Amino acid sequence: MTSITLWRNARIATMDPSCPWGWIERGALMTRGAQLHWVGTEGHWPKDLLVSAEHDLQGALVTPGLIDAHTHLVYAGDRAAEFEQRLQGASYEDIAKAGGGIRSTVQATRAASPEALFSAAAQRARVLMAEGVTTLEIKSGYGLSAEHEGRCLAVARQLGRELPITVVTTSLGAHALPQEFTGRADDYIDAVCQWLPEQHAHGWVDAVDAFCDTIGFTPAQTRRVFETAKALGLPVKLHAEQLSNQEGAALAAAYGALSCDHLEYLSDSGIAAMRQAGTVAMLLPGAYYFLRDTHMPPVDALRRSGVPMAVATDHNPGSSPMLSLLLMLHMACTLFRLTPEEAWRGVTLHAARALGLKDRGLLQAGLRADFAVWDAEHPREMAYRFGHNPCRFTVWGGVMRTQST
Ligand code: DI6
Ligand code: FE
Repeated sequence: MTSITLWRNARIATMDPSCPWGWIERGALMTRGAQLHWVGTEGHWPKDLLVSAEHDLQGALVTPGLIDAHTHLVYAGDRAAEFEQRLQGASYEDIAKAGGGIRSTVQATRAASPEALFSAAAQRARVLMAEGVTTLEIKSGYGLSAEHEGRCLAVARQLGRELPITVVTTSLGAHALPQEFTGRADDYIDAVCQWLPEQHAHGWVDAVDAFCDTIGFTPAQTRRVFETAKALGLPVKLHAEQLSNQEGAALAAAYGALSCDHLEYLSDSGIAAMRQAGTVAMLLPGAYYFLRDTHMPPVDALRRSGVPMAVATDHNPGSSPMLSLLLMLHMACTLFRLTPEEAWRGVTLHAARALGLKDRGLLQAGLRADFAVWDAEHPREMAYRFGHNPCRFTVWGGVMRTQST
């Protein structure tokens, strides 16, 4: 029989949409194996069950495990020199057009061994986990060849097998044009579309993404990638309207995209299309901050339209070298004017939806037992402070995770 554990004497932000924060002032949880068996008020748990372990949380705060639903975690090298160049006046686009930017990370990534890629990515994942992250999306996109994209996806899958965290993988071959395809973007898209079935056959792909922008790919090229994904039955998402408006969000929504990400230049018609398709708006304040963008995503209009907003780190070496989802909570509030509750739903409930995961993102009986225990009275504190990590420990699939696991 699966054993039952009781976690009692907690303040719980379940994130259930039925009330603010899904708040339970004096709460308790029962886990049964990897699942939540019961969530409710202290003392009111079902009494007819044999409890094999009991933890008194002494009034600590419990939230769903955090979900970082947009990262580019697998890569080699860094771009600190490019950061310096930008401080001397070069723009992100100028550097990309001159063959630096993403391409320089591609060079370093191709030169690295799978072991080196794994160990660098595992180190990064552990930093995120220490702040309560229990589910992590990882994109490829720094290999840009059949061999190296495959290698990066395989490394991401390996992280999911070897670390106590759920890893969801996204194939982002259409991230940038590799050197060897200069002037032949359409040929490169042909190649990307050829790799996808093979990557899928290996079980490496949960979703397909592209970068639709002036320094990325055109809407017509993006559409071809989406057609291939659709034929394989894979969901899509898109880096859309980050640096300019290409009407990428409407295109992605037409393919039922899980999420459209960045969205600084999102138009009203893009919002309407996303709302109709049920596509999540993935806000990435780290990239906005690090590139010193001043064109804010249309948060008010998204809110008015009822488009769910998620928040993620976009961790990558070029535009968002941050490894703190708690910092993103703060920045979503200070830079994008989300309320602390909206920001929290963005890293839990709506982040799960952006990954197409229905078994997590809130604390409810029958869902996964993924939760974080905090030395805090209320989750708004984590949106308010930064540089402070009050995560006491995390439970992933019913099992207590410590720093060393
Ligand atoms: N948009 C971004 O912000 C990242 N990728 C993308 O399509 C940047 C990736 C990089 O600069 O390495
Ligand atoms: Fe990204």
